[in-house]
Amino acid sequence: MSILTILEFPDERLRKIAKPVNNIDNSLQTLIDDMLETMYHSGGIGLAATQVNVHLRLLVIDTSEEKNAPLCLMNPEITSKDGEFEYKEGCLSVPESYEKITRPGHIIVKGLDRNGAEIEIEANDLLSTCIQHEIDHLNGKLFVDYLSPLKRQRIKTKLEKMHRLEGK
Ligand code: QAP
Ligand code: CO
Repeated sequence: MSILTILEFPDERLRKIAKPVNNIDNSLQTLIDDMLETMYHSGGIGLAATQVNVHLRLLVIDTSEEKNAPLCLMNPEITSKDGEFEYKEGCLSVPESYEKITRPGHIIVKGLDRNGAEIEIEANDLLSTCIQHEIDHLNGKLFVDYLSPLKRQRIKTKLEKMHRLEGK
């Protein structure tokens, strides 16, 4: 298993549209395990393949307290959404910035599990928010896109400064 490098805003590769997964082979299983390890290692609750520069429609999530309930979803599609839920979101690709975002609070999503079996998940509140946030990544969208241009620019400037200091 390995820890993967996470792309950070404003990296343009975070804007790529991911392609559907169509073969579930051993290298894909390794990628899923590495994404889970990377998410747990970073203290995250969700990670999309786009964030590790793999442009496939694949995401991993674990919103459990005990960090013992990994969820892998491939080719996700939201089939219904309603209600509203506000949460102070963060993102492993936007370190140290957290902002309140309102999204539908109840969704139904279908997709494939890591073995290619069809699954349907009904999600509320935090899980619903997390699934929508991760699907946004697969479409090249970031939570900062929901903020005002001024707030987004401040975050961009802060991260560019951090990256310069880190020599990235
Ligand atoms: C997306 O985000 C999410 O800035 C997952 O320094 C967030 O796991 C979905 C993290 C909130 C729903 C609600 C962020 C870790 C983790 C940071 C994350 C940081 C360290 C973010
Ligand atoms: Co994110």
